[in-house]
Amino acid sequence: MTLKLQRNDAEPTHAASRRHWTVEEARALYDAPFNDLLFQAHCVHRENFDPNRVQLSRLLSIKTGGCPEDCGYCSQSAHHESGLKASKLMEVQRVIDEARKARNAGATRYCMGAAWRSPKARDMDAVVAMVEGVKALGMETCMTLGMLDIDQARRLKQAGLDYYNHNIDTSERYYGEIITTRSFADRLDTLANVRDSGIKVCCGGIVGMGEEAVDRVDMLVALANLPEHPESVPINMLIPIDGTPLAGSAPIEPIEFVRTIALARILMPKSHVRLSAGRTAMSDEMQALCFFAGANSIFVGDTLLTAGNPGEDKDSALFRRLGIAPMEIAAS
Ligand code: SAM
Ligand code: DTB
Ligand code: SF4
Repeated sequence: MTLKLQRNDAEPTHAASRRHWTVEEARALYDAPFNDLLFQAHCVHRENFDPNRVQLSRLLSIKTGGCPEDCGYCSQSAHHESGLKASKLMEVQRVIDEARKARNAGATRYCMGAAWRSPKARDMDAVVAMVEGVKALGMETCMTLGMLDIDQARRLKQAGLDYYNHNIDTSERYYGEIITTRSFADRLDTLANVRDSGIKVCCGGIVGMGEEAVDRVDMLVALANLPEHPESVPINMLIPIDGTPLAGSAPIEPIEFVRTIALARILMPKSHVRLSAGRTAMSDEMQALCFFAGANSIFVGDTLLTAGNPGEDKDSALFRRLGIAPMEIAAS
Protein backbone atom coordinates (compact mmCIF):
# COMPACT_ATOMS: atom_id res chain seq x y z
CA MET A 1 0.00 0.00 0.00
CA THR A 2 1.23 3.50 -0.80
CA LEU A 3 1.38 5.81 2.18
CA LYS A 4 -0.79 8.89 1.46
CA LEU A 5 0.58 12.38 2.02
CA GLN A 6 -1.03 14.87 4.33
CA ARG A 7 -0.27 18.48 5.02
CA ASN A 8 1.93 19.52 7.90
CA ASP A 9 0.96 23.05 8.88
CA ALA A 10 3.30 23.38 11.82
CA GLU A 11 6.59 24.56 10.39
CA PRO A 12 8.83 24.82 13.44
CA THR A 13 11.07 27.83 14.04
CA HIS A 14 14.26 26.85 15.75
CA ALA A 15 15.85 29.89 17.32
CA ALA A 16 13.11 30.40 19.91
CA SER A 17 13.44 26.92 21.40
CA ARG A 18 17.17 27.00 22.07
CA ARG A 19 18.64 27.36 25.57
CA HIS A 20 21.90 26.24 27.11
CA TRP A 21 21.74 22.78 28.71
CA THR A 22 24.17 21.50 31.30
CA VAL A 23 25.14 17.84 31.29
CA GLU A 24 23.76 17.54 34.84
CA GLU A 25 20.33 18.83 33.84
CA ALA A 26 20.20 16.51 30.87
CA ARG A 27 21.40 13.53 32.92
CA ALA A 28 18.67 14.14 35.50
CA LEU A 29 16.06 13.96 32.74
CA TYR A 30 17.61 10.83 31.23
CA ASP A 31 17.64 9.09 34.64
CA ALA A 32 14.14 10.19 35.69
CA PRO A 33 11.44 7.56 36.25
CA PHE A 34 10.52 6.33 32.77
CA ASN A 35 6.91 7.53 32.95
CA ASP A 36 8.01 11.02 34.03
CA LEU A 37 10.55 11.24 31.21
CA LEU A 38 8.09 10.00 28.60
CA PHE A 39 5.31 12.28 29.82
CA GLN A 40 7.55 15.34 29.62
CA ALA A 41 8.93 14.37 26.21
CA HIS A 42 5.45 13.73 24.85
CA CYS A 43 4.16 17.09 26.15
CA VAL A 44 7.08 18.88 24.45
CA HIS A 45 6.33 16.91 21.30
CA ARG A 46 2.64 17.88 21.29
CA GLU A 47 3.47 21.54 21.92
CA ASN A 48 5.58 21.60 18.78
CA PHE A 49 4.26 18.98 16.35
CA ASP A 50 1.20 17.03 15.34
CA PRO A 51 1.91 13.84 17.34
CA ASN A 52 0.27 11.63 14.71
CA ARG A 53 2.40 12.68 11.75
CA VAL A 54 5.79 11.22 10.86
CA GLN A 55 8.08 12.52 8.11
CA LEU A 56 9.34 9.98 5.54
CA SER A 57 12.84 10.14 4.10
CA ARG A 58 14.41 7.77 1.59
CA LEU A 59 18.11 6.99 1.33
CA LEU A 60 20.25 6.10 -1.67
CA SER A 61 23.91 5.19 -1.65
CA ILE A 62 25.26 7.12 -4.64
CA LYS A 63 28.83 5.88 -4.05
CA THR A 64 29.28 2.72 -2.06
CA GLY A 65 32.28 1.32 -0.18
CA GLY A 66 36.04 1.83 -0.37
CA CYS A 67 35.94 4.72 2.12
CA PRO A 68 39.33 5.85 3.52
CA GLU A 69 37.84 6.61 6.98
CA ASP A 70 37.96 3.94 9.69
CA CYS A 71 34.56 4.38 11.40
CA GLY A 72 34.28 1.23 13.52
CA TYR A 73 30.59 0.66 12.76
CA CYS A 74 30.65 1.07 9.00
CA SER A 75 30.33 -1.56 6.27
CA GLN A 76 31.83 0.90 3.78
CA SER A 77 35.23 1.52 5.36
CA ALA A 78 38.21 0.19 3.36
CA HIS A 79 39.81 -0.60 6.74
CA HIS A 80 37.35 -3.43 7.46
CA GLU A 81 36.57 -6.75 5.77
CA SER A 82 32.78 -6.46 5.51
CA GLY A 83 32.69 -8.15 2.10
CA LEU A 84 30.97 -5.14 0.54
CA LYS A 85 31.85 -4.48 -3.10
CA ALA A 86 32.96 -0.88 -3.73
CA SER A 87 31.30 0.98 -6.58
CA LYS A 88 31.86 4.19 -8.53
CA LEU A 89 29.69 7.30 -8.27
CA MET A 90 26.25 6.50 -9.69
CA GLU A 91 25.02 8.05 -12.96
CA VAL A 92 23.04 11.25 -12.41
CA GLN A 93 20.00 10.05 -14.37
CA ARG A 94 19.79 6.83 -12.35
CA VAL A 95 19.74 8.80 -9.11
CA ILE A 96 16.90 10.97 -10.41
CA ASP A 97 14.94 7.90 -11.55
CA GLU A 98 15.32 6.29 -8.12
CA ALA A 99 14.23 9.52 -6.43
CA ARG A 100 11.08 9.63 -8.57
CA LYS A 101 10.17 6.11 -7.44
CA ALA A 102 10.68 7.12 -3.81
CA ARG A 103 8.51 10.21 -4.26
CA ASN A 104 5.75 8.13 -5.83
CA ALA A 105 5.88 5.81 -2.82
CA GLY A 106 5.35 8.73 -0.39
CA ALA A 107 8.85 9.92 0.59
CA THR A 108 9.18 13.71 0.81
CA ARG A 109 12.94 13.89 1.39
CA TYR A 110 15.62 12.18 -0.67
CA CYS A 111 18.95 11.63 1.06
CA MET A 112 21.97 10.74 -1.07
CA GLY A 113 25.00 9.29 0.69
CA ALA A 114 28.57 8.78 -0.53
CA ALA A 115 31.34 6.80 1.14
CA TRP A 116 33.87 9.63 0.97
CA ARG A 117 36.08 11.41 3.47
CA SER A 118 35.10 14.52 1.50
CA PRO A 119 33.98 15.15 -2.09
CA LYS A 120 36.76 15.63 -4.67
CA ALA A 121 36.64 18.65 -7.00
CA ARG A 122 36.02 16.32 -9.95
CA ASP A 123 32.87 14.90 -8.32
CA MET A 124 31.15 18.20 -7.63
CA ASP A 125 29.50 18.71 -11.06
CA ALA A 126 27.74 15.34 -10.88
CA VAL A 127 26.66 15.84 -7.28
CA VAL A 128 25.28 19.30 -8.11
CA ALA A 129 23.34 17.83 -11.06
CA MET A 130 21.84 15.21 -8.72
CA VAL A 131 20.64 17.90 -6.30
CA GLU A 132 19.12 19.94 -9.13
CA GLY A 133 17.40 16.91 -10.65
CA VAL A 134 15.91 15.63 -7.37
CA LYS A 135 14.83 19.13 -6.36
CA ALA A 136 13.01 19.48 -9.70
CA LEU A 137 10.87 16.48 -8.69
CA GLY A 138 9.48 18.57 -5.83
CA MET A 139 11.31 16.65 -3.12
CA GLU A 140 13.44 17.98 -0.30
CA THR A 141 17.08 17.15 -0.97
CA CYS A 142 19.65 15.89 1.52
CA MET A 143 23.23 14.76 1.00
CA THR A 144 25.87 13.17 3.17
CA LEU A 145 29.27 13.24 1.50
CA GLY A 146 31.74 13.57 4.39
CA MET A 147 33.62 16.75 5.23
CA LEU A 148 32.78 19.93 3.28
CA ASP A 149 34.69 23.18 3.00
CA ILE A 150 32.75 26.42 2.82
CA ASP A 151 33.01 26.69 -0.99
CA GLN A 152 31.61 23.20 -1.48
CA ALA A 153 28.80 23.93 0.95
CA ARG A 154 27.93 27.17 -0.86
CA ARG A 155 27.90 25.39 -4.21
CA LEU A 156 25.52 22.73 -2.90
CA LYS A 157 23.27 25.39 -1.40
CA GLN A 158 23.14 27.19 -4.73
CA ALA A 159 22.16 23.93 -6.45
CA GLY A 160 19.15 23.69 -4.13
CA LEU A 161 20.39 21.38 -1.37
CA ASP A 162 18.01 21.63 1.58
CA TYR A 163 19.79 19.47 4.19
CA TYR A 164 23.26 18.11 4.83
CA ASN A 165 23.68 15.07 7.08
CA HIS A 166 26.87 14.97 9.11
CA ASN A 167 26.68 13.12 12.41
CA ILE A 168 28.77 13.67 15.53
CA ASP A 169 27.99 9.98 16.16
CA THR A 170 28.83 9.85 19.89
CA SER A 171 30.26 11.91 22.74
CA GLU A 172 33.53 13.78 22.29
CA ARG A 173 35.02 11.53 24.99
CA TYR A 174 34.12 8.28 23.22
CA TYR A 175 34.77 9.50 19.67
CA GLY A 176 38.38 8.27 19.49
CA GLU A 177 37.28 4.73 20.40
CA ILE A 178 35.15 4.59 17.25
CA ILE A 179 36.99 6.67 14.62
CA THR A 180 40.68 7.61 14.44
CA THR A 181 40.98 9.10 10.93
CA ARG A 182 39.18 12.33 11.84
CA SER A 183 38.29 14.18 15.03
CA PHE A 184 35.15 15.39 16.74
CA ALA A 185 36.41 18.94 16.00
CA ASP A 186 36.59 18.13 12.26
CA ARG A 187 32.90 17.22 12.41
CA LEU A 188 32.04 20.54 14.07
CA ASP A 189 34.00 22.45 11.40
CA THR A 190 31.92 20.90 8.61
CA LEU A 191 28.71 21.53 10.54
CA ALA A 192 29.68 25.20 10.83
CA ASN A 193 30.37 25.40 7.07
CA VAL A 194 27.00 23.81 6.32
CA ARG A 195 25.21 26.22 8.66
CA ASP A 196 27.06 29.25 7.31
CA SER A 197 26.14 28.35 3.73
CA GLY A 198 22.42 28.37 4.64
CA ILE A 199 21.85 24.62 4.24
CA LYS A 200 19.75 23.03 7.01
CA VAL A 201 21.63 20.70 9.33
CA CYS A 202 20.86 17.02 9.88
CA CYS A 203 23.07 15.81 12.71
CA GLY A 204 22.77 13.01 15.23
CA GLY A 205 24.53 9.84 16.17
CA ILE A 206 24.54 6.13 16.89
CA VAL A 207 23.74 4.34 20.12
CA GLY A 208 24.62 0.77 21.00
CA MET A 209 28.33 1.07 20.23
CA GLY A 210 29.42 0.05 23.73
CA GLU A 211 29.16 3.63 25.00
CA GLU A 212 27.78 4.46 28.43
CA ALA A 213 24.67 6.47 29.28
CA VAL A 214 26.90 9.47 29.99
CA ASP A 215 28.08 9.38 26.35
CA ARG A 216 24.53 9.35 25.03
CA VAL A 217 23.67 12.32 27.26
CA ASP A 218 26.88 14.19 26.31
CA MET A 219 26.20 13.63 22.63
CA LEU A 220 22.69 15.08 22.89
CA VAL A 221 23.89 18.02 24.99
CA ALA A 222 26.57 18.73 22.35
CA LEU A 223 23.84 18.82 19.69
CA ALA A 224 21.48 20.92 21.81
CA ASN A 225 24.23 23.45 22.58
CA LEU A 226 25.25 24.02 18.95
CA PRO A 227 24.72 27.68 17.96
CA GLU A 228 21.45 26.49 16.35
CA HIS A 229 19.69 23.19 16.79
CA PRO A 230 20.00 20.80 13.87
CA GLU A 231 16.68 20.80 12.01
CA SER A 232 16.92 16.99 11.86
CA VAL A 233 18.42 14.74 14.54
CA PRO A 234 18.86 11.14 13.40
CA ILE A 235 19.23 8.65 16.23
CA ASN A 236 20.64 5.43 14.80
CA MET A 237 20.70 2.14 16.66
CA LEU A 238 23.89 0.34 15.67
CA ILE A 239 23.36 -2.26 12.96
CA PRO A 240 26.18 -4.68 13.75
CA ILE A 241 28.06 -5.46 10.52
CA ASP A 242 30.19 -8.59 10.24
CA GLY A 243 33.86 -7.78 9.68
CA THR A 244 33.71 -4.38 11.44
CA PRO A 245 35.29 -3.76 14.86
CA LEU A 246 31.81 -3.20 16.37
CA ALA A 247 30.28 -6.40 14.99
CA GLY A 248 30.16 -7.94 18.47
CA SER A 249 28.75 -4.95 20.39
CA ALA A 250 26.08 -5.85 22.91
CA PRO A 251 22.70 -4.50 21.74
CA ILE A 252 21.44 -1.43 23.58
CA GLU A 253 18.69 -2.14 26.06
CA PRO A 254 15.42 -0.94 24.40
CA ILE A 255 14.32 1.23 27.34
CA GLU A 256 17.69 3.03 27.22
CA PHE A 257 17.12 3.63 23.51
CA VAL A 258 13.68 5.14 24.16
CA ARG A 259 15.19 7.33 26.89
CA THR A 260 17.68 8.63 24.32
CA ILE A 261 14.86 9.56 21.93
CA ALA A 262 12.91 11.25 24.73
CA LEU A 263 15.91 13.30 25.81
CA ALA A 264 16.56 14.38 22.22
CA ARG A 265 12.94 15.56 21.99
CA ILE A 266 13.12 17.57 25.23
CA LEU A 267 16.51 19.15 24.46
CA MET A 268 15.63 20.03 20.85
CA PRO A 269 11.87 20.67 20.92
CA LYS A 270 11.42 21.85 17.34
CA SER A 271 13.81 19.47 15.58
CA HIS A 272 12.65 16.44 13.65
CA VAL A 273 13.98 13.48 15.64
CA ARG A 274 14.56 10.59 13.24
CA LEU A 275 14.17 7.00 14.36
CA SER A 276 16.93 6.10 11.97
CA ALA A 277 19.02 2.94 11.40
CA GLY A 278 18.21 -0.25 13.28
CA ARG A 279 14.42 -0.46 12.99
CA THR A 280 14.50 -4.01 11.58
CA ALA A 281 15.74 -5.15 14.98
CA MET A 282 13.03 -3.22 16.87
CA SER A 283 9.61 -4.53 17.80
CA ASP A 284 6.53 -2.57 16.77
CA GLU A 285 6.01 -1.79 20.45
CA MET A 286 9.49 -0.31 20.78
CA GLN A 287 8.92 1.87 17.72
CA ALA A 288 5.54 2.94 19.11
CA LEU A 289 7.24 4.03 22.34
CA CYS A 290 9.80 5.97 20.30
CA PHE A 291 7.01 7.80 18.44
CA PHE A 292 5.33 8.57 21.76
CA ALA A 293 8.65 9.84 23.13
CA GLY A 294 8.94 12.30 20.23
CA ALA A 295 10.45 10.57 17.21
CA ASN A 296 8.73 11.97 14.12
CA SER A 297 10.77 10.93 11.12
CA ILE A 298 11.88 7.59 9.66
CA PHE A 299 13.71 6.20 6.66
CA VAL A 300 11.38 4.25 4.39
CA GLY A 301 12.24 1.55 1.87
CA ASP A 302 13.83 -1.84 2.35
CA THR A 303 17.43 -0.62 2.34
CA LEU A 304 19.23 2.21 4.09
CA LEU A 305 22.65 2.73 2.46
CA THR A 306 23.89 -0.86 2.56
CA ALA A 307 21.88 -2.42 5.38
CA GLY A 308 18.26 -3.49 5.70
CA ASN A 309 15.20 -1.48 6.73
CA PRO A 310 11.62 -2.72 7.39
CA GLY A 311 10.17 -1.87 3.95
CA GLU A 312 6.95 -0.21 2.88
CA ASP A 313 4.43 -2.95 3.69
CA LYS A 314 5.61 -3.31 7.28
CA ASP A 315 5.72 0.44 7.83
CA SER A 316 2.27 0.99 6.29
CA ALA A 317 0.86 -1.69 8.59
CA LEU A 318 2.56 -0.17 11.62
CA PHE A 319 1.31 3.33 10.77
CA ARG A 320 -2.22 1.99 10.34
CA ARG A 321 -2.12 0.26 13.71
CA LEU A 322 -0.83 3.42 15.40
CA GLY A 323 -3.06 5.89 13.53
CA ILE A 324 0.03 7.69 12.22
CA ALA A 325 0.00 9.48 8.86
CA PRO A 326 2.96 10.66 6.79
CA MET A 327 3.88 14.34 7.01
CA GLU A 328 4.05 16.43 3.89
CA ILE A 329 6.75 19.00 3.14
CA ALA A 330 5.99 22.02 5.30
CA ALA A 331 5.41 25.33 3.53
CA SER A 332 8.49 27.54 3.85
N1 SAM B 1 30.54 9.18 4.66
C1 SAM B 1 29.64 10.12 5.18
C2 SAM B 1 29.84 10.39 6.63
O1 SAM B 1 30.32 9.56 7.35
O2 SAM B 1 29.49 11.49 7.05
C3 SAM B 1 28.20 9.75 4.95
C4 SAM B 1 27.69 8.35 5.06
S1 SAM B 1 27.68 7.62 6.67
C5 SAM B 1 27.27 5.98 6.28
C6 SAM B 1 26.26 8.32 7.50
C7 SAM B 1 25.98 7.90 8.91
O3 SAM B 1 25.38 6.62 8.94
C8 SAM B 1 27.13 7.77 9.88
O4 SAM B 1 27.55 8.99 10.38
C9 SAM B 1 26.52 6.90 10.97
O5 SAM B 1 25.95 7.71 11.96
C10 SAM B 1 25.45 6.10 10.24
N2 SAM B 1 25.81 4.67 10.17
C11 SAM B 1 26.73 4.12 9.37
N3 SAM B 1 26.82 2.79 9.57
C12 SAM B 1 25.93 2.48 10.55
C13 SAM B 1 25.57 1.27 11.21
N4 SAM B 1 26.14 0.11 10.92
N5 SAM B 1 24.61 1.31 12.15
C14 SAM B 1 24.01 2.50 12.44
N6 SAM B 1 24.33 3.67 11.86
C15 SAM B 1 25.27 3.67 10.93
C1 DTB C 1 21.98 8.68 9.36
O1 DTB C 1 22.13 9.21 10.48
N1 DTB C 1 21.65 7.42 9.16
C2 DTB C 1 21.61 7.11 7.76
C3 DTB C 1 21.86 8.51 7.12
N2 DTB C 1 22.15 9.32 8.22
C4 DTB C 1 22.83 8.66 6.03
C5 DTB C 1 22.54 6.05 7.38
C6 DTB C 1 22.30 4.75 8.12
C7 DTB C 1 23.26 3.77 7.58
C8 DTB C 1 23.00 2.41 8.14
C9 DTB C 1 23.98 1.42 7.69
C10 DTB C 1 23.99 1.11 6.23
O2 DTB C 1 22.96 1.15 5.55
O3 DTB C 1 25.09 0.83 5.74
FE1 SF4 D 1 33.19 6.39 5.36
FE2 SF4 D 1 30.96 7.56 6.29
FE3 SF4 D 1 31.34 4.90 6.56
FE4 SF4 D 1 32.81 6.56 7.99
S1 SF4 D 1 30.57 6.32 8.10
S2 SF4 D 1 33.57 4.78 6.86
S3 SF4 D 1 33.08 8.27 6.58
S4 SF4 D 1 31.09 6.02 4.67
